[in-house]
Order: sequence, then C-alpha cells, then structure tokens
Amino acid sequence: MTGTVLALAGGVGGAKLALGLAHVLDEGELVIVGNTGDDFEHLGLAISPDLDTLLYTLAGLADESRGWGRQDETWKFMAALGRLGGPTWFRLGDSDLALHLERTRRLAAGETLSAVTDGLRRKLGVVSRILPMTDDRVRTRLRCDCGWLDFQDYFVRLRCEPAVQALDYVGAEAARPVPEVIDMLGGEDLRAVVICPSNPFLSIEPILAIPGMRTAIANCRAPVVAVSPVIAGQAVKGPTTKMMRELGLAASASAVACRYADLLDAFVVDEADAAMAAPEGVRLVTARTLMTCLADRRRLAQIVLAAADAEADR
Ligand code: FO1
Repeated sequence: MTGTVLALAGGVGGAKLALGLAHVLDEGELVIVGNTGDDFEHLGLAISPDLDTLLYTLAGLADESRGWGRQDETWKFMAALGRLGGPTWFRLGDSDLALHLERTRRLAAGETLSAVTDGLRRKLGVVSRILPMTDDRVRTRLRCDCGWLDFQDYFVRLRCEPAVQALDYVGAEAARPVPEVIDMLGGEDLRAVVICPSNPFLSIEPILAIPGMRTAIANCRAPVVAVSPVIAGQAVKGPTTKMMRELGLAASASAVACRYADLLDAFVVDEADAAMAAPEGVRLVTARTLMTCLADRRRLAQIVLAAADAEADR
C-alpha cells in the first residue's frame, strides 16, 4: 500500500517506532506529529525535548543510552556554567546547545515552531517531516502531593518521584493544530494514523487535547493503530505505569487501549499481553513490541502497517 502515514509520538519509545516506520516507508510517506507539552524555557532558551528526540533519532544522532540529547556529546558548557553557579540540573551538551540556541534565535525572529522544526530537520538530513502538535504554547503540568509542578521539574529535577494526582495541559484549549496535520487527516492520501508507544499522559494526550485533533483522527478515512507502551504491566521506559497506579488506573496495556478506544481500529500489544480483552470494535494484534535494535523497530513498523492495511481492506 502507499500513502501518507501520520505518526503521533513523544519521547524515546515513540521515536524508536518512528525510526522503524521511516525505514520501511518510501521517502516522504512518513509525517510525525511531536508532543510539545514538555517544552520549556530554560537559561533563556526555548527547549522542545520531544521534537529534539525525534530529530536526533531520525538523523541517527541520538544518544541511545541516555535516551535524550546527542551521541558523542561534550559537556564543557555545563562544566563552565556550574563553576559560575548556574543551574546544571537540566543538562545541555555542547552540540545540543547549538540546536537550542538556533531554535531560540529563529523563534525570536518571528518564525513558527513548525517552520523552525522543518528547517532544523532539513539541516540534519531528516527526510520525514516532523511537525509540532501546535505552534501555540502548551505546557504539561502535574499536580502532586507537593502542589503543581512544571513538567521538567517533575521529570528531571525530581526524577518522577512525586505521586501524580492530576495533569493539566495548560494552553491546550486555546491552541490550534498545525493546519497541515488537519489537512492530512482530512485527505484522501492518508494510509494510516499510528499512535506510537509513548507515555499516554505525557506524550499522546497532550496531542489529542489540541481542539479538533481527536475529532479529525476519529473521522479520518484511514485506520488508526496504537502500540502499547506497557508490556506485562511494566512500562518499557519512564513513569507510565507508576503514573497509572497513582491515577487509580490499572497498570496494563488494556487500560492504555481504553484511553484511545474511541479512536482505534487496532491495538498492538506484546505477546505477553495476548490474553487481554480488546475494547469493543478494536482488533487486538500481538507482536514482540520491545525494540532493542533497528531490526526490531523495522519489524514492529511492518506489523503496525500490516494491521492498518488489514483494517483498510475490511
Ligand atoms: N532528561 C534528564 O533526565 N536529564 C537531563 O538532564 C535532560 C536534559 C535534556 C536536554 C535536552 C533535551 O532535549 C532533553 C533532555 N532530557 C533530560 C530529557 C527530557 O526531559 C525528556 O526527553 C522529555 O521531556 C520527556 O520525554
């Protein structure tokens, strides 16, 4: 099958599947919508971590072990900043710093985040388009027992330790989706929408919270397929299952499926979860969903696309 595949992605898990999709699709067929709820201003810089993870992963520049930032990084700036008494809790490598400075410069010159992101991905040699979920300001905040926290304070400074009681995507209600995304969702050329195995609360639902996004996905002509970020009750990476328990949800692939059920045609789970009951009208697909190498990512991408194509033929 041919046509555009629109992937919704956030952090590391999403970027891994996005890379697999980029490798198995023809040039230009993959468009990725990235979460910007993690964005924040730090040291006067406009930082978009999930967009950066997508940029570096698709450019082959990502540091696999850290899960963020660039490989072969040096840290002279951080060391010098520390000696001056500056904040070093959010670590910015020397090459990574150039990206944040260039994004900040171009935004200050009046460019939109989608224009800046498109310019950066071209400079990094990334063929797939990477679009922010919106060009407007949306910030994920979390209510914990210690009060409301900004996202990076929760995720990095406090290492996801506070118990989460509620989340808020501040600004989402007034945000507008990037027009190109809505056009693609309404278009005849759409082959599939893929919800990548990212944290539902921190990466996917901020995207779905943008007015018009959920409706456009629900009404699009193409099948919608999600991959579970939870395997046998465990998050592959990050605080997903810890948050689910704190929010009073079952820490399970099934609970994730229920959050997207109104959108899904198929849900891909790991073989360990093959016995789960899929929500009404959602086809369950089982696969090895743990991606530890490029071959895993390509294989899972092919399974996701086959699931979408099978739904399209129904
Ligand atoms: N995560 C950390 O745990 N520690 C850091 O010092 C850190 C720095 C950092 C710098 C740039 C960037 O794009 C991401 C960075 N991250 C860091 C990861 C970031 O907090 C997360 O990638 C997302 O916000 C959640 O996926």
